[in-house]
Amino acid sequence: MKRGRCIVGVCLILVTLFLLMTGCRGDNTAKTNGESQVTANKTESDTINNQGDHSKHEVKKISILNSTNWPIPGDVDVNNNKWTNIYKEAFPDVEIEWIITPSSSLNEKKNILIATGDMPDLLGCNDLDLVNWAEKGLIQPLDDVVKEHYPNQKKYFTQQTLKYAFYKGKQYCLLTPANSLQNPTTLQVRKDWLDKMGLTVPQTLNEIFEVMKKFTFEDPDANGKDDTFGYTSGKNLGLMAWVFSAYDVNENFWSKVDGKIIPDIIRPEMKDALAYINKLYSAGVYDKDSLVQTNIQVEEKVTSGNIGFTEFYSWGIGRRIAPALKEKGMEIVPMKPLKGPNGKRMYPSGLPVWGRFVVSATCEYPEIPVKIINWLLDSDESLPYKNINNDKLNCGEIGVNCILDEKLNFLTEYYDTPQGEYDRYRFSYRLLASYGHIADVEEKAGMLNYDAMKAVAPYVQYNDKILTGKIEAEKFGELKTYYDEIKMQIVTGNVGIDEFDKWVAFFYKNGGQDIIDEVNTLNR
Ligand SMILES: [Ca+2]
Repeated sequence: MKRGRCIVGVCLILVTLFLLMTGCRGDNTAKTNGESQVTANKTESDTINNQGDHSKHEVKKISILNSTNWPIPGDVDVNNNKWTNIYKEAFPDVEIEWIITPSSSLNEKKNILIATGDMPDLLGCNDLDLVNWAEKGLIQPLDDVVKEHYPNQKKYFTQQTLKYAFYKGKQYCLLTPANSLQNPTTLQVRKDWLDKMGLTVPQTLNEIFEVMKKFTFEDPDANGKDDTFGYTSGKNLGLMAWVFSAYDVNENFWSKVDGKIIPDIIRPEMKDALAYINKLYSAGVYDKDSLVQTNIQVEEKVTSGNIGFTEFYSWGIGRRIAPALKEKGMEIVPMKPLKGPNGKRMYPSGLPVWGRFVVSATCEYPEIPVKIINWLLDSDESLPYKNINNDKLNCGEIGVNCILDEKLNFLTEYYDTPQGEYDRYRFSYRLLASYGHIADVEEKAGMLNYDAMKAVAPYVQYNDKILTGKIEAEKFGELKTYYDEIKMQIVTGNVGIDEFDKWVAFFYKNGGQDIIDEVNTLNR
């Protein structure tokens, strides 16, 4: 050990001497830690020696915390590799210290860095962090810097989506865009069964119930066996958004009722939705395996060809389920959201933003992170396909990390080459989604043939709650667990539907009103 370190030390001294003697500037492609350190030191001494021309040589240092599911290979320098070079080329006067952590430990990492006074200059946050950090003065408002250095914000965000960036009237977050309909789940129906039985695509909750009965009890596959179901779902009522949507509720949403936002899981419409699912269950059209099934099992069951209706992710439908059914002469088609009792169609959508980034109060150059985010969203006209600068990191190199679909003028698939696999650590350096993720629905539907996306796009609704408060963070989870237990009891008929009213009373008795008051103050 000792000897090894000694040799490294001697090498370092030799390299330093060599650089000092020749006045050679280390280049960006230096491969080892030692070399990059020398490069950094050299650049700093340049800055000190050339104070007359300060602006030209000053290196501004910032740190960025980012998470990834693809670890950086052991032989790669986290701050000096082909992906960090993309930033170095774009921002030659900026030195970025990258702090990369696995997604699973991101929260822990954030808390440790903050507790030790090492808050990174740029980092992502969730809605609870935003409230906490702004209250503690850990992050800085960016209104002025954004006006000057983030012109792409206007291009990608509406007044409604920009709300996600604000706290108490000040803009703390740099939003990065995403299409909220990335891989939506949609309700699908077996078109070949409808045709064979002379039925049309149902539009209401009553109509779909009637068709489900025929699909379950009238042998739609004509094999003489009682082996089909109207519907199958995942456990905990996963993949049943179509029912909730028809009742204009979503288990994860809050909605404005009489001027106040309240969680949908206490609204009377939720009670109606659960009563409807109990009706499906009692009638025997809803596959009882649904209570314990994972999504993978749902996919297997639907692909086996015994299920009449299904709700599933559009990627899974488009790439696996529909082609597999087609091979067996079966056809599945997407449906619009059903009309509910109020005559309205609704589709609950995820966040219309990919990420919220904040700049620490201690960051000396807040304009740098803002410029970086803006730059990632610029399109690079020198490239022969539709793109944003971020695609260099997200999609990588054509033929190595992705394929160019020339017909669509668009980068589509990731390559499964050994180099492509090795390079996946590039996700450590992307700070937002690729062009394909943020293209508008019409354009994207054209690019990726997302029929499902087109079917739900006109009916999108967002959660009315944008910010999460401390009381909610502390108490809501436990209450939700209680709700999840009660709802399954209701669905299976173990308890009557009026048990729902007892749940609502329980919610208010156990801190529910405090949660609602706090959420309404925060989300005014
Ligand atoms: Ca049958």
